[in-house]
Amino acid sequence: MTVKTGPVDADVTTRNRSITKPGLYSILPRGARVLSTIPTFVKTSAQVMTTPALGARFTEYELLIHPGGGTRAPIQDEFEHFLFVIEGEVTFTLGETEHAFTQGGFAWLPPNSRFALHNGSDALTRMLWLRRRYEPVEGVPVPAPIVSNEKDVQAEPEDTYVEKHLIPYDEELGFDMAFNLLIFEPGIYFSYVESHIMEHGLYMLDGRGVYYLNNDYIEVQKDDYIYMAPYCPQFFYATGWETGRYILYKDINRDYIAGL
Ligand code: UGY
Ligand code: MN
Repeated sequence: MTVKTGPVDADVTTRNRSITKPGLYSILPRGARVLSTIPTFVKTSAQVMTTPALGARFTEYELLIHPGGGTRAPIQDEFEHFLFVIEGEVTFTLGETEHAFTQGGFAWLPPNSRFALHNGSDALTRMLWLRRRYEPVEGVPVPAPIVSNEKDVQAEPEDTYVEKHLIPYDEELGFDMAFNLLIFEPGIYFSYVESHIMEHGLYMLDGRGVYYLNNDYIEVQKDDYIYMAPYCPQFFYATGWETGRYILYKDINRDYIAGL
C-alpha cells in the first residue's frame, strides 16, 4: 500500500489556517496550496492564489519551476505582467535579451511584451506571477518594461514602516499597478486601520505578524498569501524576532468608474 503524504510543510496548524471570506479576504498558507498545471509551461506547477473566481480583478500565481522547466514557448498576450523571484534562479528572456534572475529579481511588462522563463539551475525556482488587463489613459504613454532586482531599489519611510516601490508609479501615471515591498521591524504596526477601494495580493517573504482583516485577528507568517478585496479593513502588526517583509500588489492611478 502506498501511503500518501501531504505537502512537506503541512501540519495540523497549517492545514487549519486557510480562510476564505468572499468579498473580504482569503488566507492561503503555503502548506494548503494545491498544484495546477498551466499548459503554457513545462516542468512547472502553479499555485493559483487569486483569480476572478474570488471576485478579484487580477490573477496571481506562485510558479514552482523545476530544473529544466519554464515557458513552453515565449508568452505574448494582451495582459500586463509582473514577475518576482521568491527563491532560486531563472533565465528571463525579454524579446531577444536574456537576464539572469536571482532571488528578488523582478519584471513589469506592458501588454504585448514577448517573454520566456527557463530554469537552467539544478534547484527549484519559486516565482510570483501577476497578470491583469492594462487600463490605458488617453494621452498618457504606456511605460517601458522594467527589469531589475529589489536589492537595487531604495527603501523609503512610509507611514510607520519602510517601503520599496518596485514600480515607480508615483513618477509615471502610465502605471496602473503598484508592487511594493513593505519592511517592518518587530513591534512596528500601521498608524491607522486602512479601508480602501484598492485590492491587494500580499505574499509574506519573511517574518511573522498579526493581520487585522475586517474585525478578525489572524497570525500570519513567511510564505502565507493573502488576498484583500476592496474596502476590507486592514492593519498589520509585526511580531516575532525577525524583520518582517511582504510584497504587495495594489491597483493605482486610475478612476473607479467601471460599473457606472
Ligand atoms: O499601501 C497600502 O495600501 C498598504 N499599506 N496596505 C497594506 O499593507 N495592507
Ligand atoms: Mn492597503
